[in-house]
Amino acid sequence: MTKTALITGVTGQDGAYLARLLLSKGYVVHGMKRRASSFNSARIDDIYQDPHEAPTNFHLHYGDMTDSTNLIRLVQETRPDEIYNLAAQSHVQVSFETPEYTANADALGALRLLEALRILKMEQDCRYYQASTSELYGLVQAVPQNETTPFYPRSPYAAAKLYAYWITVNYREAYGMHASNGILFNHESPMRGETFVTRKITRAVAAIELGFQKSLWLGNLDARRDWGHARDYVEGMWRIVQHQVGDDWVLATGETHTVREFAERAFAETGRTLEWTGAGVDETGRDAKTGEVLVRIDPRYYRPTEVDLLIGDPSKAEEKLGWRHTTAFPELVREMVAEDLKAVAAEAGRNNRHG
Ligand code: NDP
Ligand code: GDR
Repeated sequence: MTKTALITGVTGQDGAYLARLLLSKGYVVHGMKRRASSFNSARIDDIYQDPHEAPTNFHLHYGDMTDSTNLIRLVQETRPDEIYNLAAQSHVQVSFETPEYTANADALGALRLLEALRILKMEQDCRYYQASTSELYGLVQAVPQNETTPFYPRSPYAAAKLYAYWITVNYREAYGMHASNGILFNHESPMRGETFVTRKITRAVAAIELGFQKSLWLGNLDARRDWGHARDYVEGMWRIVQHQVGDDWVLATGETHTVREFAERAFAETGRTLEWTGAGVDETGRDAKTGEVLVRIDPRYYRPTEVDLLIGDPSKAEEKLGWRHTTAFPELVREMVAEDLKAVAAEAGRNNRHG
């Protein structure tokens, strides 16, 4: 039987990978996107087909996580077998500037969707996936972090996601819903938003290589993250939803690297070796051959409270779901730099054509 899925946040990095995965499995996919004054669907344009032109399994609907009536109607009209709640104000630093909005979209948004299922009496018929995050661990309590490690959120984003995590657990326990949390560690790709540190670095490496930018401004170089590839992680989301019962799952690689190391590897992809001199805000990363300053520090990118160390233990998902990450850290960096070299060159070509 054909399954129907509803993906909130379909225009984001994970939504775009997940939509492709579910379509390849024969699902009918409904994606919720926000109205914006300019096009915000670049990541899914190639899989979207105008239904006037040909029959399609991929449908887009306007919606917003802050609008309960809209969410109820969307669930009512699409009658999904599975909901993947990926929509969120997902930038940690931005959440310090927009804490109330972040709580509304990320915390109450999850509640609104779960309530929509109850209001429509679909709580037994529809499985629910909540995009939870390793940011929940925040201030280090123990490593590697697994499903039993205590949480200690360090940002308005993480605090909002903490509510979404627990309301998902509560609806599972209170109403017997198949509702799951994927506690996903950082995952990246060439489709990663440009203001997250990995993509910011790989775009800058490409722009510097092609002569459009001189240097890259970063914040905390010593933060450590467990970085995987988004393609692997959406496969994990799907496996979580297919499991017999709803549960909470860590998806991670089990390796950790500093932002500094990410930058070193990314520049190495274009044949540059970074040499670090100075300390704190005066630290710079220079090209070892030419002495050119490639990386500088701007304290604007420091966070009021930082998450210093993330390293996940995915053994539960490996054992019970048969999930494993397949892209290693060096390959991830290589793919992102290679794609950004193409993307930056293509953008420059377009700008030249338009004068
Ligand atoms: P993105 O920021 O790339 O995508 C977020 C999506 O949510 C976009 O489609 C965005 O729309 C949409 N969105 C934001 N606010 C609203 C709103 N109020 N109403 C409706 N839609 C909204 O995030 P990712 O794809 O990287 O992450 C997906 C989810 O997983 C997020 O919830 C994130 O917090 C979580 N997560 C991500 C991890 C990662 O490493 N990527 C790790 C752990 C959790 P628009 O395109 O219009 O901005
Ligand atoms: P994160 O991702 O906060 O882990 O959240 P991000 O890439 O923004 O930051 C990672 C680390 O890099 C440091 N950093 C910088 N970060 C940004 N954005 N820009 C900089 O210039 C910079 N310089 C150093 C940060 O301080 C941080 O320590 C991501 C999001 O996708 C969340 O939605 C998700 O829940 C978590 O990953 C898991």
